[in-house]
Amino acid sequence: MGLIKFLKEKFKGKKHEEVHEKYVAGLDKSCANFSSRLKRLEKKYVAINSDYFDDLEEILIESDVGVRLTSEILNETEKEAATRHLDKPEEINELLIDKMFISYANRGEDIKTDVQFVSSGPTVLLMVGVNGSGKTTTIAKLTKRYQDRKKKVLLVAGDTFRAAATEQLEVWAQRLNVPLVKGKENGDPASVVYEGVKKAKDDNYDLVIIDTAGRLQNKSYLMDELKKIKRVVQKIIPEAPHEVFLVVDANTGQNGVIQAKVFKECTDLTGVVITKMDGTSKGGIILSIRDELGVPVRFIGLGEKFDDLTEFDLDNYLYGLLLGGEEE
Ligand SMILES: Nc1nc2c(ncn2[C@@H]2O[C@H](COP(=O)(O)OP(=O)(O)O)[C@@H](O)[C@H]2O)c(=O)[nH]1
Ligand SMILES: [Mg+2]
Repeated sequence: MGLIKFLKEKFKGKKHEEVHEKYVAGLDKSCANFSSRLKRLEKKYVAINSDYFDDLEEILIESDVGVRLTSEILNETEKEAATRHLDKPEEINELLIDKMFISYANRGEDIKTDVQFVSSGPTVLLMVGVNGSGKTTTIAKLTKRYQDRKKKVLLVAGDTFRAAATEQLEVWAQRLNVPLVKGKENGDPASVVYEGVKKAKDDNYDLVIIDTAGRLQNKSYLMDELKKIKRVVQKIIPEAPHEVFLVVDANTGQNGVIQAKVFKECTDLTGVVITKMDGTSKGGIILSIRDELGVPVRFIGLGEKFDDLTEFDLDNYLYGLLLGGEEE
């Protein structure tokens, strides 16, 4: 069974809003953009030809799917269309979405999105990413999520380079009523991190989330800093950090993918959070990041409030891309 059929079956009988709830409400822009462009293309061609694939290529690239992945997906689509003698635009587009699904799902292990908690001691989650990508906001969202699940959460202000960064985290910490470990402005982030992780262990926290500065101006500097933070964490909990999430702003498009690669060279990542999906019409960055980094997207940010975070769900995402804006 093709993916579209599968998704339609899966979501059959459900109203558009029920299926997607907040998820696709936030994604609407990118979904509507992508799916309406595919639909327009279906109307423009009676049967496919090479121009059709050129048009498809343009749509994929402009949706930030990435050049390499776009050409892979299109090659596979073209090949299979030829062997199955498909020449209707709708059939090709269904095949295309199938290939997008396969390419995402094939790239690795089972996709677990939720933070993976360890059974003994605090789970340490390190947040990295450039300034403005949404790290601090995402920390607040994750805090709320796990508080709601009765986890005891501690925050660590490892971004000591801007006073405003610590203040911002402090505001969230107060609002969410969680303790925050912070240091002096321009102090050594590693010492704040040490103190924070030690407190988490001594006081039996379930989850400790560490905010970091996202200074990317100098790669070797970034690498040293992240190494140092890791080292002090491991002095207290040798297996930590258990999770390292890279936060990427969806609006940065292919630039965001390049940034992500630099971070990946500097530290082991366990997941990516794509923020500001509510404000972009280019949802393809999710596929592109997965393709170029081999790291799964775990969460997506859909707004500025602490409830505006959702686990990434591939079925839902592709269903939205496909049928976004269409009332079923
Ligand atoms: N619309 C929208 N704005 C977001 C989202 N996540 C973060 N922001 C905004 O992006 C800006 C930078 O976020 P911040 O958490 O300070 O980034 P940081 O520098 O990486 O810590 C802030 O104005 C946030 O409110 C999101 O998912 N959607
Ligand atoms: Mg910040």
